[in-house]
Amino acid sequence: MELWFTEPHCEGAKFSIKVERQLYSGRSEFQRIDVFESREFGRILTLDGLVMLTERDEFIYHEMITHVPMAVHPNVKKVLVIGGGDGGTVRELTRYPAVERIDMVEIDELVVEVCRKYLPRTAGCFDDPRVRLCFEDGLKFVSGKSEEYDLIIVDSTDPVGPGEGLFTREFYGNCCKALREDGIMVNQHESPYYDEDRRNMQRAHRRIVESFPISRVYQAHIPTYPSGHWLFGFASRKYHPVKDLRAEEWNRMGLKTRYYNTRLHAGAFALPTYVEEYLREVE
Ligand code: AG3
Repeated sequence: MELWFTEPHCEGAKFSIKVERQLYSGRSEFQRIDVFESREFGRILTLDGLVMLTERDEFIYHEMITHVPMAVHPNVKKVLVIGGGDGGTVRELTRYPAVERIDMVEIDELVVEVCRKYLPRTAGCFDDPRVRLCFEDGLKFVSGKSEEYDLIIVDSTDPVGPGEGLFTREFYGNCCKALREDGIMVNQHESPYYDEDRRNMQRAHRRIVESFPISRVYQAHIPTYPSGHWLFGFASRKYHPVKDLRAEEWNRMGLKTRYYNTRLHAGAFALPTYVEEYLREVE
């Protein structure tokens, strides 16, 4: 007998992974949470039936959402992670000795609990003394904060269900206010490929462009996300994502990465023509 997990990527296409067994299934007040074991991708975390990460390819997403802004901003001390209950983003941030404080605001405490138990490779850094976990709605947490953070990373789900508020104009405006004058916000920006994802991505982009003086989009190849082609947003009050890259300084730190490097950094902001056109439509 074969067991397969399937996520519909659009009306006409589905993505399936053969699984050995289901390790966990539960429901929180916010969503359904599942963990599977597979040969091809290792352990898999899904929320409401959508793949959030697999052990095999999570390094791509977490390196790209973290090291791109960290290689630009010269002095990140205080970081806010919104969402990110699996801990992958926090893990990458804790590799920087100069970071003094990481606030992580996750709406769903059960996600953290489940990841601590079943996904120790991503959730292994929550006990770092610089990390503060707060179980609250990210939208509420940032409203009223002012000039506090050097970096905000929005590590959200898709804009349906509990993650919806993290794609609103109000939220991006509050993030901009919560950043110091040279702060950077990076967000997971959905995929440009299938229609529904593309519409979400354009809507998010329009709102970020309206909220920040500098706003650029970069890409990565993430095999287990819809279409495998994923975007990230880089929004900033001061730094340009490519012109202000501090390649030499970042390389001097000697962090070992498997996807990110400073040559790829500049290349990631060079987008396919059709994606440029989608972005231009809303700028
Ligand atoms: N957050 C973005 C996942 C989006 C995937 N969408 C989908 N499978 N339809 C990932 C969280 C990792 N820290």
